[in-house]
Amino acid sequence: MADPVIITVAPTGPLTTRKQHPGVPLSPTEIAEAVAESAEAGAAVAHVHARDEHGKPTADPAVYAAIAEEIRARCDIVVQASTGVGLAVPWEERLKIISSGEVDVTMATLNPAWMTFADGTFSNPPEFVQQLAEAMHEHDIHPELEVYDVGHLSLCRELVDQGLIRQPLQFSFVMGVRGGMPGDPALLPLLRSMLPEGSVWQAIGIVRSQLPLSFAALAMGGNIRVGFEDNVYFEKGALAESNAQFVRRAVELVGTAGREPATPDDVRKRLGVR
Ligand code: KMH
Ligand code: ZN
Repeated sequence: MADPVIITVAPTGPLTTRKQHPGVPLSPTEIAEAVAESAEAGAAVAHVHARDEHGKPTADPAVYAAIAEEIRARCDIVVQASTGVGLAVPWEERLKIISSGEVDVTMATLNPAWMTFADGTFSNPPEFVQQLAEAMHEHDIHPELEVYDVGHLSLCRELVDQGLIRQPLQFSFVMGVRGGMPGDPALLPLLRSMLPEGSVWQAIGIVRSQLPLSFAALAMGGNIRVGFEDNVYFEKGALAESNAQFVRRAVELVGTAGREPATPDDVRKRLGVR
């Protein structure tokens, strides 16, 4: 029997604008409300980005802390902070989300490689990756390792070898971003074969690749992510009503695949996190 499926909701992201979707949640309260509705629908993890008062990505630990607090006041979903933040935010600021010790979250993303990302540069120099992994280790925050290309896996393994990341490892295969792997489900068997034994993994598909990758991941024992960070269209030409609508469809897909959605406590147990 395959493990319960961890459904992650990513309600905001760094790029999605009100022009693209008028309902994208931006303030801590809006984000927490969208997350609570998604938790009610069956999401077990919330991957959150913070926005400032102008709707731009921010790494301000106070905003991240407010989001985490507002979410916890509404539901018991596992909260995961994005340390990717947004392409225009310097890594020194992004590091403070974790190193400040002000943001009480269970998990956070760790992007191991500097890369072209869409039309910009995703600045993850080796000294940032090292310091971020050390800060997560120090503050007992479990990393989600964001793999945009095959070579990124060996960078992750180096951090494991240094004793900075404990098992079980949690990986995201982020597919369909310009500069990274294409959103092709045929890549998943290769990627999964390269993971250390016992790793937990999910497929993240951007826009059109979201559904095909979800089907493939579910068939292969993996986990899935949905939400306005990755896609705002529920079907061709039609915007989703809400993040929770995506989660409800994810729960249906999970059932169709003969699997069950994980609860937040299932995630805590499986990853050994608080
Ligand atoms: N902000 C993007 C460049 C993450 O959340 O850690 C990538 C991203 C990854 O959103
Ligand atoms: Zn993100």
